[in-house]
Amino acid sequence: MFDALSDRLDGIFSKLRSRGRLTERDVDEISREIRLALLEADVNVRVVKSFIGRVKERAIGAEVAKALDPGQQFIKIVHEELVATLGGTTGKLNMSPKPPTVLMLAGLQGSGKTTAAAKLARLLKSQGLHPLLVGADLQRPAAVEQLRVLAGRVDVPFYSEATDPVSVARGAIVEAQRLGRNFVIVDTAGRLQIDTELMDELRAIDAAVEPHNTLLVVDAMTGQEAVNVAEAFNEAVGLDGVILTKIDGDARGGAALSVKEVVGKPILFAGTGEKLDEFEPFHPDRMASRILGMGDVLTLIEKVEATFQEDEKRKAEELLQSGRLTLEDFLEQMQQIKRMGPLQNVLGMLPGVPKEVRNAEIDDRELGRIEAMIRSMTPEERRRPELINGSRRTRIAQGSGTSTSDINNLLKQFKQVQQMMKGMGGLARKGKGDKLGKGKSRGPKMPAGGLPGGGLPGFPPR
Ligand SMILES: Nc1nc2c(ncn2[C@@H]2O[C@H](COP(=O)(O)OP(=O)(O)O)[C@@H](O)[C@H]2O)c(=O)[nH]1
Ligand SMILES: [Mg+2]
Repeated sequence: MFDALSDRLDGIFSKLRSRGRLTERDVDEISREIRLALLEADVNVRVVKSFIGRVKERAIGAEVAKALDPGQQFIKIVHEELVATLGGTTGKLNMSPKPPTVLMLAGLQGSGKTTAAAKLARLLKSQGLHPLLVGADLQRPAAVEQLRVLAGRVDVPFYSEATDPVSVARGAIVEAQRLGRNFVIVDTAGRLQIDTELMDELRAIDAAVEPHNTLLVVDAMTGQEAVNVAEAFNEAVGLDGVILTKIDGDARGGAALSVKEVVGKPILFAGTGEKLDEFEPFHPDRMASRILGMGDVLTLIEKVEATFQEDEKRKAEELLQSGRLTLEDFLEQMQQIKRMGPLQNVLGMLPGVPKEVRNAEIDDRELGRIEAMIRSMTPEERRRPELINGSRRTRIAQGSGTSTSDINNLLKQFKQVQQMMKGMGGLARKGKGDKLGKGKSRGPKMPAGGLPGGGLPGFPPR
């Protein structure tokens, strides 16, 4: 995600870090490089211009001149301006005071509407809402069937009828009331391009049911084109926000960084993969941190929370807080992490993980070897790895079919993770890191259940 842009900025900033003082010329030069990086990332020209203008103005000003570490201060400014460009704060869904709240999804064919409908239903359900999925894409019979199947997979009721999109939407609200569902998600038809017929259909549904939220689904990988599409839909039907899909395949970030400023509508959710749980509220601050390679501890913690079983979660919480970690825990953690999805994604979210590690191929075979090594240790050795001397090392290597240098590597890695966990424990204790989160409703430690602090736009903390 955003790898190309991240790498470019990383290269630019690595030069900055070694400088004690920043002259106006330095600022000019670095700003020019950032400008190029953003343009190459397919960010809208106007957005780039205003972004660079703001960064330069602040960087030349007193803020940086007075800073102890001007390079660091400069990066901080870039981070803050990135957050602003991405929309500032996490957007919210409109909630109807009188249920059901109606949400309509619009977008071109293949943008990910039907998938997003099911993903959103799953997310809302996990927040205690009662969604109803509605198939109003009657262009192709397969489209209704696709949503019906996905609805079954997320275990959410489904509604459609073989009439016309407006009748389906109207009928869906009656059905929601009958079933006591408080959130209606209407999936609509797309076209390959914007045409009047498509817009007319959307306007007709819009007029008939007056959705509280009209969200446009756009494919991040289409870059600038996504922004043009968003402008056109906004003019035609009036949008409340955007769902940016396929950001997992988007190395450049142009759409993410342009939509809010060009269209004036916030990105509310992001699709991060094909699976139904690969979908998250769009947090500008966390995205900016990811782009700048600062990791994303909070998203990781939320992921850990969602994946861990209750008691495992409590254990992890204790570990994070104490900063104590044994190899036994390590093994357990690795198996948990395996359940969270590809290791790379998880590592990419940790701050301070070097790029080589983030990009390293870590596969299940490697995990199996590590498991074998740990299993070949005595329980005492697992709890106190410092006991592992030369002869123990040889024994463990033989027992696990590995070499002593493998054992050394594992112990070294383990030490690093131990350090990292200490850092995270500190973060979890402090509440949301002020730079990474919004520090509002998060308690002093990782809460024992549910997403922390109303992690979803539009819903107050429970
Ligand atoms: N990698 C990835 N694929 C996605 C994402 N969202 C949707 N897709 C895929 O995009 C394709 C089109 O999705 P679909 O929901 O049918 O699009 P629709 O025509 O707008 O309803 C499907 O193959 C989805 O699996 C995402 O966030 N990441
Ligand atoms: Mg569809």
